[in-house]
Amino acid sequence: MKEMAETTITEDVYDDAYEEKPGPKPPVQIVWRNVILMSLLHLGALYGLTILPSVSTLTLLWTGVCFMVSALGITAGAHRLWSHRSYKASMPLRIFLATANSMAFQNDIYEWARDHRVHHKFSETDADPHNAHRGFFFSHIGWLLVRKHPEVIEKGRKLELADLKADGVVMFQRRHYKLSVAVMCFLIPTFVPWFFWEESLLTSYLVPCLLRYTVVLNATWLVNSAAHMWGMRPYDHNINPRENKFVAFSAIGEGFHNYHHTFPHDYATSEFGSRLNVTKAFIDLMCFFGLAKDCRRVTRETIMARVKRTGDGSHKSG
Ligand code: ST9
Ligand code: ZN
Ligand code: ZN
Repeated sequence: MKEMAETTITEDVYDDAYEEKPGPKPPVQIVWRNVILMSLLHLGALYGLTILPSVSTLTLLWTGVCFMVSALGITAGAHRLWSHRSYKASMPLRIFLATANSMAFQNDIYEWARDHRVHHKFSETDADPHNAHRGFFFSHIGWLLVRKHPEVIEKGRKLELADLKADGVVMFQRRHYKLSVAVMCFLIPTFVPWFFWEESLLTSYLVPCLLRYTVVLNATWLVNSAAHMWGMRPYDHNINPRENKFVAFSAIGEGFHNYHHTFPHDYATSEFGSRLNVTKAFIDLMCFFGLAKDCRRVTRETIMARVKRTGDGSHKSG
C-alpha cells in the first residue's frame, strides 16, 4: 500500500529526570469565553437528553453513527496513529481519520498530538496539560477553561513534532480546521436527519450534534480524570494512570490506562484483545482491508516481566 506514514517516535516516552520548578505556582487565569461556551454546550446537551425519548429511531441510529465516527477520529486517529505512531495508515485511511477527527472538534490533530505527547512525557507534573494532581475537575474539563501552566508551553516547544509537520493530511486539516469543524461537527450531523427523514431542525441540532459532541468530549475527558484516579495498577504501581473498565467502555477501548502509560506504543492499548476495545477491532479491520499495517505490540514476556517488577499484584496472573 503506497504512502503509509513511515515513522516511530520517542517524544511520548516518560521523562523521569524532569523536576518541577520550586517556588509558588503561577496564578490561575480563567478564560471566561471558554467557561461560557462550555456551559452553553452542556446546557444544550442536557436539553437534548430530556427530549431523547421522543426522537425517531433513525435519528438515534444516526446519532450512534456520528458518535462512533467522531470517537474513532480521536482514538484510532489523533491518539493511536498520530500521537503514538503505534501503526501505519494508508492515505485513504488518514483522510478518513482526519475528517472523523474534525467531527469530534477537540482541537486539530497537530495540537491534540502535541499536548498528548507532553502529557505522556511529563505526566502528573506542571508540564502536563491536564495534570491529574490538580484534581478531578481540572484534569476533566478545568484545564480547557484556564490559561496553560507556562511549563506546558515551554516543554511542548522543545518537541520537534517532525513526523506531524511532514504529514500532509495533518497539516491540511490544521490549515482548514475551522471550516472542517463547521461542516463535520455541526452541519452534517444536523442536516442529515432534517433533510433525509424530516426530523425537526431543533431535534437534529440538539441530539446528533450537541448531545453527541458533548458525550464524546466527556468520554474522552474521563480518560484524563477517572482513569488517572480510579482502578488497579497491574503493570506499574509507581504511576497514577489506572485500569478502568467503565472508561474503557465509554471511550471505546481507551480505559486500560495503566497499560497504556506503561507501553504507549502498543496499538491495542491493552493486552486483552478487542474486549471493550472497539478501536482495536477497527484497526484490525483496516489491516484486513490493507489500509493499515505494522501494528506495534508488546510481547507477552515483556508484559509479564513488567507485571512482576512494578505491578501492584492485581494482574490476573498473580
Ligand atoms: C478537547 C481536547 O476536548 C481533549 C483532549 C483530551 C486528551 C485525552 C487523552 C487521553 C487518551 C486518549 C483517549 C481518547 C478517548 C476518546 C474517546 C471517544 C469516545 N506545546 O493554547 P494557547 C502554544 S478540546 C507547545 O492559546 P493558553 C500555542 O501554540 C475541546 N506549545 O494557550 C500558542 O503559541 P503561539 C474544544 C504550546 O493561552 C501559545 O502556546 N476546544 C502548547 O494558555 C498559546 O496557546 C476548546 O475547548 C504545547 N503543549 O490557553 C479550546 N500548548 O502563540 C481549548 C500551547 O505561538 N483551548 N502552546 O501560537 C483553549 O481555549 C486554550 O488552549 C486554553 C489555554 C484556554 C485551554
Ligand atoms: Zn496516549
Ligand atoms: Zn493519561
